Amino acid sequence: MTAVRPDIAPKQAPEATQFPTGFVWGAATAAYQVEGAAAEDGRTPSIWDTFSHTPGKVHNGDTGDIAADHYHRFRDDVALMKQLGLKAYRFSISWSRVQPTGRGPAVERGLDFYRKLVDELLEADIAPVATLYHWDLPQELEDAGGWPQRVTTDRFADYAAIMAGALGDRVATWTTFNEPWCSAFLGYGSGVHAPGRTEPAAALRAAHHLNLAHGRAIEVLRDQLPAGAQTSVTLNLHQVRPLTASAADADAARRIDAVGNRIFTGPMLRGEYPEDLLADTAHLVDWSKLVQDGDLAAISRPVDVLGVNYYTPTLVSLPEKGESGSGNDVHGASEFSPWPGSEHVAFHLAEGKERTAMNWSIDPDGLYNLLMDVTRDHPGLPLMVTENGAAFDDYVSPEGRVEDPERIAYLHGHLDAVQRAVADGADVRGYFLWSLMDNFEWAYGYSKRFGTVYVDYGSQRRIPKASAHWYSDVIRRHALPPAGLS
Ligand code: IFM
Repeated sequence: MTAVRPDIAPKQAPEATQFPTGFVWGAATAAYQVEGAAAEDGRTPSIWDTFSHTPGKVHNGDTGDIAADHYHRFRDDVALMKQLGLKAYRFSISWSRVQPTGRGPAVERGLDFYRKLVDELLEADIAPVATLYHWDLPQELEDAGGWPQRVTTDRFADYAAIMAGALGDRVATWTTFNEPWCSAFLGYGSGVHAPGRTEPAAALRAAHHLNLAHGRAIEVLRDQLPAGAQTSVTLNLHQVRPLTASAADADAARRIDAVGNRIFTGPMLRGEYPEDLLADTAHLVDWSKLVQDGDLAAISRPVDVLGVNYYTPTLVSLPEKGESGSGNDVHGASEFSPWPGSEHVAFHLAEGKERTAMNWSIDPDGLYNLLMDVTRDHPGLPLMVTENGAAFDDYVSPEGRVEDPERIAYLHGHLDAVQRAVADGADVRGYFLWSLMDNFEWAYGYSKRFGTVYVDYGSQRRIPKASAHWYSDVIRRHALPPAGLS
């Protein structure tokens, strides 16, 4: 037998690494960002309706009144998802659509929208992944004090019970909160998000009550959902890096990690608030009064999977006394800080990195490191990337196409980071691209396009961007395409 000489053997493309068996491929949206139909079928205003209708709060005075009109076009949207080969759709429920005052009986017409959406998804073989809260508190509950008030956790537990009752037989994966950090610290700290309050102590109180509401909802869901249903929470964990190797910058990173990450992962996954966070914020809240007996046990009820959202890393330093502590915080410009107790920390943009239209630096290693950090700190915890994606200045070409090579490169880099993390031991169960379609990007209104599907807001026509076709191909292969095809 003649041995094949390696130097003349025909070169074959290396086999692409497959994602793990069962790895879920999805895309995500959120109710206020896409649904529209703001005043239909009994829906009442949420804090985002009020905020967006307040002059000066949202770019260009944009509101979510119509958004991407998903409320009326969900059937076509699901058909498009099927065409693209998506296996899962992560959406959120508008609380004030199903329970308009945030208390009392549910409105059937509101529930019906979600029943129909879920049925349509199941019919298309797309797994529904429901988030109970993506930032849109019913305005009446904010009028009663909002998240800084403990009673709001009672309301949330009731609402969770309504939704488990309505959809528990057909939705297998439930998420309590999306990015509670934003609700607490952008909503009540810097005020760049609804309800636009700028009260550092209230922001910390809100964080605790969001934690508690999460734990109480997990209990309700566990009681009401069939065995086998999955519960989760989604956190926008900050991948914090010190600007230099100095002790001062290390302290800045520790502080932001405490009030950006461990304020949630501590009580949720360890049953305790980190000592350093309590010390950094002791002048603002009396934690011994805020955290009542039984709270930590409630908050730390186990979740089946942790949702992780990642876009860009967070680069920080501790300026010398007298220097400004603000800088380039990716969470938006405000004279008020979203970092109670650590207002003096400065934020930086990484040099030499490409940026998205949000001016966020593109750094896939940040996702790899984040997944590995969580795995190191919480071994064995199943993870799901519940949001990742990028805004670019997309436009429709004269031929009617939307070419978005930057988004394809972004997605390729970040999916490669997921694969590297999986290879190194992270238990990542799936990936949800943010976003399925262009939508209302909060304080930026419609000026930022995160969708893999372009939305022409005038006609509400949907045009899958080149990245949608690329993602579809990734899903079909269950692997990344060879580099040349990106
Ligand atoms: O659009 C948001 C989403 O609602 C929450 N995570 C970040 C996205 C991009 O800013």
